[in-house]
Amino acid sequence: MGREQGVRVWVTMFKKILIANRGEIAVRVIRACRELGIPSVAVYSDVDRAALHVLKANEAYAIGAAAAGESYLHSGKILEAAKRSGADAIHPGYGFLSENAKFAQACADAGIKFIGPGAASMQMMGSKTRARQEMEKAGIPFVPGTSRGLDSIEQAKDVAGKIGYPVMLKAAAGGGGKGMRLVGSAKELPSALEAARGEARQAFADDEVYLEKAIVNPRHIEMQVLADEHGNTVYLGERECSLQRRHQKVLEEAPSPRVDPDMRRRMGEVAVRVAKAAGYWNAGTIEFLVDQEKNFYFLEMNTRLQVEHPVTELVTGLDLVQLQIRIAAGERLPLQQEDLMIRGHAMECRLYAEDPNDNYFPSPGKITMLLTPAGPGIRLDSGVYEGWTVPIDYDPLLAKLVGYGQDRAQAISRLVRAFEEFFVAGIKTNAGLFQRILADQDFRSGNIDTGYLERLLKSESVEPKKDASDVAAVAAAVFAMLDSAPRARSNGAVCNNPADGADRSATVSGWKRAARVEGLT
Ligand code: MV4
Repeated sequence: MGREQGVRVWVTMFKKILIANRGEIAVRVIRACRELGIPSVAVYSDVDRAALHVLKANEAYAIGAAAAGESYLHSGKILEAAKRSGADAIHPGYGFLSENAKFAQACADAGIKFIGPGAASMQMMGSKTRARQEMEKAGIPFVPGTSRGLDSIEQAKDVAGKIGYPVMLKAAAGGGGKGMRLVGSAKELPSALEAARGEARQAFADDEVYLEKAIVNPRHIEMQVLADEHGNTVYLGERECSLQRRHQKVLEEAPSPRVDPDMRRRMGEVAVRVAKAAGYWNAGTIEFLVDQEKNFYFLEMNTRLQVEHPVTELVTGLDLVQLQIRIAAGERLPLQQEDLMIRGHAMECRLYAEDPNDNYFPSPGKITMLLTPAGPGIRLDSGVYEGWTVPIDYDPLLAKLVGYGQDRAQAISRLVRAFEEFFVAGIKTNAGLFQRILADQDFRSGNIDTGYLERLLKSESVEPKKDASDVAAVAAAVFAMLDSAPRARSNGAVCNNPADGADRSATVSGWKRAARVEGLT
């Protein structure tokens, strides 16, 4: 039900929602559907027949082979499943088809509501040069540089000379770091331009490249916005996303330790202007680069729900996925900017199936044992379960462990405690990395920028303070009970004890560890 100039307008909520995604985000959307009383439809590829999202949805449809192009990225198959199931809306999650303007249009053409922004906004933000042109028109502060593709090396040299080195070459069709080149001087420019063009052509079949002034040691801070389809837009505060490795976010938090209320208001107001300039509706995120002097510059807009949305949910008390659905159903925003309050502090750790001893290379496989943390201030958005085999075919994100507290220190200590509770066997994870980050003095004092994580990983690996005797003792008890489980493993499958993550030499089998602990007690 919505309100239009004092006249009540009845909004019909969706009858059924198809989730065009997998893993933890599909589960997250299914939860929102349940709370709204809307039946959910899962889709799954051949390797996801027994995936968690399939088990949790009200119904599920097979859509094809493991390769994403044959299943989760195949708009025809997804639309067909929507028609077969009678779904009248599709939530795309993140990744896959979520920022595909053609898919959003195909949904509209098929009479199915795409839960997200309009195709035109997605298209505008999909081209970084187009986005810069629109921001220029709207008077939004963006990183100095060109707003059109470079025509020649002479032009590139001319612009770079004017704005000053170092500069950044970026692919117009890029984003997220792909096809990006840092250029320190004029003499490096010709070869860098050639390389950037080649990479862009290869990755995006589009060799348009533009140039920006390089911001040295920037912070990456993004602002969540929410807009209804009636022209109302609000900002929901920022997320600090500077902890990244190879352009992959690892840990995010809200609020940012670097942003004070005045800066939040200024960034938020700019973000709302960006959204309005894009004719935007539904949930969106405006990314900013923040320099050492706390100047912020528009970088790009992500036209989807983001992985890290839970930290915003925890500090605002809002359910972003429910709001996305209600907005898509035609409702008006249930809050005004003055109603928004940021309370407490939230921090998200992205748990990946990857091997810390092998340069964080993906490490899929069967989860033979899983103990998950819970308790005060802990939220776990997971897409996996004990006994499930993590397929090699997709992003290896297992779950997001989110800590919430009255302040940053409490959020951190709750996460530290949660990682002590967490135990997984059968696959390797990056859990140990978080124990290092959360114990690090620079991190604890909020002294972080986009170079922080690479510096930490290069620095000497520190011995973990605590041993893992408590979780290992539980493991020992469980293994003793299920005495066939460890023997069934042919090669002594590796048990990744997260408390050992910092110890690069320690890949001990769960069975051996359990036996060792038993021997001690
Ligand atoms: C930049 C930059 C410095 N100056 N642009 C990387 C991902 C993409 N979204 C933009 N990125 C950057 N753009 C200018 N003009 C530094 C980065 C950057 C970065 C940004 C956010 C988070 C982590 C990063 C790591 C390295 C470089």
